[in-house]
Amino acid sequence: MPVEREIRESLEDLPKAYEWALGSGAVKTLAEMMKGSRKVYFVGCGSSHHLSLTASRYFTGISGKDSKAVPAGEVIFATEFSLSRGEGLAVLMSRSGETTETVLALKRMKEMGFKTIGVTVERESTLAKEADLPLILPVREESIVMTKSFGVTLLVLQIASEMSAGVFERGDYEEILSKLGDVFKESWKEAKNFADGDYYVFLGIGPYEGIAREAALKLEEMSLTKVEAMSTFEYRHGPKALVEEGFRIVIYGDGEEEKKLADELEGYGAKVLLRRRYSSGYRDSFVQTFLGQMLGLEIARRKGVDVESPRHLTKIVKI
Ligand code: F1P
Repeated sequence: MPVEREIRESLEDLPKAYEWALGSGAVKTLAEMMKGSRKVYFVGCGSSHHLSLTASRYFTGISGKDSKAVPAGEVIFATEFSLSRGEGLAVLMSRSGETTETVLALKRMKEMGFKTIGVTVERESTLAKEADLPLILPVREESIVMTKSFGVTLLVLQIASEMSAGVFERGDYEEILSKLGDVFKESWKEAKNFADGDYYVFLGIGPYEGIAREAALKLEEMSLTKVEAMSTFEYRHGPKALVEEGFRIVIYGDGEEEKKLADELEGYGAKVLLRRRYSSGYRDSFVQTFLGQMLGLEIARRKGVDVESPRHLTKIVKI
């Protein structure tokens, strides 16, 4: 089963990617380019858009600089409504490097004068060949649904963001990586206990919003489940009207405010999981990706859905 195998391979691939990132010339160049830019755009589709959202929030939090995550479809079909004119850095992400919208966004942004970075796992892809700087990640993934390469890409972008701001420290990462096996086991256990819902909601703020949205996408793609995801405290402003028995709500983060919201939602009949943190700040974002992937797999198993070939989906969306 490639999907399950690939989720498990995160345990080896994340530490490898960490060591690789520290010695990579391309990661250093990306950090330099980020340092020299006033604004950074992160662009992608699907899981790569959720990566963009997390990376953009993380970069802003670390550097204090402006950044924005824009779906590639917005860049090409609503250009002037999504980009300020002319200047800045564009980090375009695509596992395959061939998603049509992302390749067209690269072309459009180059024409507009942006410096471009193509972040992908495919060295021979159009994105890698046509971006000003290719960043080829040390990970292979066969499955249609993106799992371990999401965590690997995020880890590398977190490190580059910290290098750009001169605040990178090995200690925090090495601590999280030393606990990887425990984080993994804990996430599996939570996924197994939480896979009995009728309806799922994922909530996160800051960099965790992208993690929440990606978890929702995993459930859609892997288990054909209808889900919702949003910025945590937005859930109070309307959506909570739907909550009843059978709701399973994951909130990434376990601070006082998250606890208050969890109590309120439990009062309406939902089961709520407050996903605990493994670091201060949002440095643990790259391992918070496990739960959604495992929950997708677990729900699919119970429903008898084949995660290897999700209906209507292909590995690369070409239009
Ligand atoms: C983007 C993507 C995937 C999704 C699906 C279609 O691919 O939207 O996130 O799971 O398989 O493609 P990419 O641009 O990262 O290759």
